[in-house]
Amino acid sequence: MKNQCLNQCYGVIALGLFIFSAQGCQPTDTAKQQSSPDVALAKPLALGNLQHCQRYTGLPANFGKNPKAGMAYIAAGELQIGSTQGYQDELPLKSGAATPIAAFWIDQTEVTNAQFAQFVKATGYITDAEKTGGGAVFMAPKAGEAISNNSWWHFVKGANWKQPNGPNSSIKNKEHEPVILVTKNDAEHYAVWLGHDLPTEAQWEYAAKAQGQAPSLDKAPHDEHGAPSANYWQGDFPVQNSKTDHFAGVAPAGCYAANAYGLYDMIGNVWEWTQSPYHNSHEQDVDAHNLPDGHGGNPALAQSLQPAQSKTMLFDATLFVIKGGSYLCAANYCVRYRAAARHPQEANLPTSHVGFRTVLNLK
Ligand SMILES: [Ca+2]
Repeated sequence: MKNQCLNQCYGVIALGLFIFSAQGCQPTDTAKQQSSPDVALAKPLALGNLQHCQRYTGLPANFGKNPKAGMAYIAAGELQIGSTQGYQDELPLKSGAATPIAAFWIDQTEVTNAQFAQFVKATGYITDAEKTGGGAVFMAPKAGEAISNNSWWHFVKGANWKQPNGPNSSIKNKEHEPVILVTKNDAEHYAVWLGHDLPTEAQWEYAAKAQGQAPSLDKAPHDEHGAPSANYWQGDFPVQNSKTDHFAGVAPAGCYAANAYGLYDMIGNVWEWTQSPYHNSHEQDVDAHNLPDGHGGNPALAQSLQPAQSKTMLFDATLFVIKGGSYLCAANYCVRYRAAARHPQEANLPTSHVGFRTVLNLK
């Protein structure tokens, strides 16, 4: 079952990458929307505020029965990828060319613990963190503790999706929170189980921008009253978190208003895997050794996670793009709570601030 999943998965991924590169990896916000003929099949999730998200079970209606359960239809259009207001690796293509985007469906929320539990129950899947014996967990420095870049990341033995802080933790009452400590491989297995894919970076960014216009896309997300409209870090990272957004860590899915496409938490909460390899710029100027600031990535830690016992899992520290930023993104560090922002992540590194959502590509 697992090998079959893998083969299917990587077949799909390879095809996706081919299409992606054939399109030229370019991108704008000039999408042309059209109504889906079968949009009625998927009942939109009624989330978008603190009360609704706290009551959410974590399972969309008809999940496991309707392949579009909990998904939103995104009509075809064009994407102008990147931003001139962000980091160097976000700069748009010099040619200014746009990337055509075919219509697709995308999860309205990050995949929740409840959804991932259904996958594990149905398949017996064992995640990479369970095989390797742990994962990278964020721990805020204690008062007076010396701080250096990435010193807030700790390898915690026994940390995995079911016990995200180690053996004495659990996901009890966290069924509606996004699953974390999952590798790209884990995310792909889940996606394939549903007949879905991971989004390409272009698909993800197109869905996140939702035809929005700069400069609002390049600012920290706020509502009309000035309150944070996503789960990110307010205060002085990593020592002081004012929690103006109500959360110090991961929040339940859908606590903030959806974007114009009906998608929750595209910005913030947890970073999200894509199937796109990371290069240091959209121009494919590959320089994987010149990382912007190391946030979200830690090659030394990835090496320490190299599986000793598992012969079935290939170690793969290839860098892939993650999108959207997380509860750890702050104005003074990792200003990546923006649609154009991107970051490299080691494919097999399970961490406490990376999750994912899936897409359903139309045949
Ligand atoms: Ca997110």
